[in-house]
Amino acid sequence: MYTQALDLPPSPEDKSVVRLAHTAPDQADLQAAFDRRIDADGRIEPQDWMPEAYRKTLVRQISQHAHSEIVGMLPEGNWISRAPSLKRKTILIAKVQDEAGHGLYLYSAAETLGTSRDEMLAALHSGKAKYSSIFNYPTLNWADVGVIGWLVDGAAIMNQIPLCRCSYGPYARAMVRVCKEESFHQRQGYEALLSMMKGTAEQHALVQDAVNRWWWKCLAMFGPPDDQSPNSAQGMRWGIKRISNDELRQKFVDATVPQAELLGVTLPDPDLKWNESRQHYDYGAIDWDEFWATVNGNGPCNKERLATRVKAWNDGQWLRDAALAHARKESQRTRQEAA
Ligand code: FAQ
Repeated sequence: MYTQALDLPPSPEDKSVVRLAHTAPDQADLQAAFDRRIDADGRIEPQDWMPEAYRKTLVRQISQHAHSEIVGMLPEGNWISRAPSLKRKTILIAKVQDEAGHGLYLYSAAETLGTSRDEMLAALHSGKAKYSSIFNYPTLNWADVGVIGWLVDGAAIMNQIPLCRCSYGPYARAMVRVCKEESFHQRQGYEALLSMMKGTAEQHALVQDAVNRWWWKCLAMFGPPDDQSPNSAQGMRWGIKRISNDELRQKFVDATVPQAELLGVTLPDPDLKWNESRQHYDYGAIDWDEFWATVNGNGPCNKERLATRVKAWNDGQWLRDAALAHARKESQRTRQEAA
């Protein structure tokens, strides 16, 4: 995975690449070959020709996904120093570190499309790029950390498993490893909640309160309803998205209700009930106004999250400068030795 950033299509300036203009296929042939590959459920790799709109859609989705992983470290990272035991602290540090790794695989996958990491980060830091709405809510107590693992990672896995079959090779391959790790994250969250539910009435109340605050946000995380999702039809046609926002949301509800029963918490939705004819759970209305306000920068923690990321970037400038200066000196030394 880490080597994929090196696997880029040749740049037009690269004179080592011989281009046979008279034998080059025209745009229509390239498009037809791409369409055939997509129709046959094949993979598109970085060196392959692809329509600009496909490339742009992938950069948008993969970079947003990478930003979500990196910003997603903040709500839980906030609890590392206050974890209730050494065991929980170790697990949480490992989980937050995994999220950093996911961000790095994803930035690498997006770089294979010809967009630099600096460009992607500049878009995040200026507020132009999106990241998942879910990370703009506060973590008020330790139960929130368990609920993020159970529900947020649970929702993330539901959305990401189909991305392992995405038509773009580097993204699909990154997702295989990400999903394995997310599965551990989901289980550690559920297990932390199970042990709280074996505790005092106060601990039960903390878990129930956290579930009440996160449930609807997790349902919204899957994105707008299918009939209001501008990117879905084309994303499905290109094999980037395999299952629609609403279908994934339904799968998440169906999988989570029995887990909530086992845990002993109530999901905060009076309309939640099994529908025998649909063979699915019905659920109540999601507050889309709140979702869009959060996506557009006006959630409870948007400003704080972005300010933290910008500060981290600025504070790390000296290290990037030092690494570049070291690399320059080393290549100078190698050239001198070779001369
Ligand atoms: N938040 O037309 P659609 C995680 C935007 S990773 C913010 O349906 P699309 C791991 C969407 O971008 C969580 N914006 O778009 C973890 C679009 O805006 P644009 C992140 C959202 O792309 C766990 C507009 O609304 N996962 O949690 C959201 O077809 C714990 C219209 O929407 C991914 O990124 C939202 N929730 O479908 C880390 C997975 N939903 O770009 C730490 C990859 C929609 O046109 C701790 N991404 N929007 O300006 C995807 O699967 C898709 O991009 C969707 C959206 C499903 C998110």
